[in-house]
Amino acid sequence: MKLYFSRNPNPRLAVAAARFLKAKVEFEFAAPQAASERARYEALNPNLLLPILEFGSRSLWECDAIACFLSRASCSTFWRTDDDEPDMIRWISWGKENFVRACDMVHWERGTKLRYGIGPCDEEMAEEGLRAFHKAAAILERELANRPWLVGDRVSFADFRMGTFLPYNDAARLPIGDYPALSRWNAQLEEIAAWRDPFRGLVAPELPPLPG
Ligand SMILES: N[C@@H](CCC(=O)N[C@@H](CS)C(=O)NCC(=O)O)C(=O)O
Repeated sequence: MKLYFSRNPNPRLAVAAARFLKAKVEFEFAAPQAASERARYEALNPNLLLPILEFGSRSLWECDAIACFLSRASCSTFWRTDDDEPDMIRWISWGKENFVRACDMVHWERGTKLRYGIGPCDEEMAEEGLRAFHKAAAILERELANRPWLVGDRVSFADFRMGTFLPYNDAARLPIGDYPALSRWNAQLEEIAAWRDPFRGLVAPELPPLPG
């Protein structure tokens, strides 16, 4: 099995999940949008996005599906399979529509656009993202005030998914510190080696630096 990745947020999430699960995968850096690579990767993921998991003659794309697959292959409850599964899926679903989306909006303006020379930060869009961040963070803050992780007392994929953009906060500058329970939860994630340093020992170019 091969996991194609780059150092961007969603592939990072998949690599972190694979390493947390100690999944038996080979990691390979990929740049599916490079003109010379498109034809090869279109067959694996028509979106030309990462991560992609290739196994046998099949490929699976979308982090959440890959995490589910690898967790099942590892017989792990990282992807819950018991009565907690609906709760975990609730947080994945809500997160992608709310907290993760808000983080993405801000990170896009303050990080990705500048790194890749796509254009200047649109301050209005960043502000809109920050408003969405505060709205979603307030909900997470109330939830996390009463328990260590999103689903019960053990980390699950919902925590990894919710945190997708937080390792990039040097660029996004999201005010996580305004939320004590959220900050504590983020610090717990950082204690997990697979989350803190998923690319350790892997060959992959660094992201382009932020200008200035
Ligand atoms: N919904 C997809 C999003 C995938 C995605 O947006 N991937 C971006 C990185 S965050 C990508 O492939 N960018 C091109 C690259 O990294 O080469 C997922 O969860 O896997």
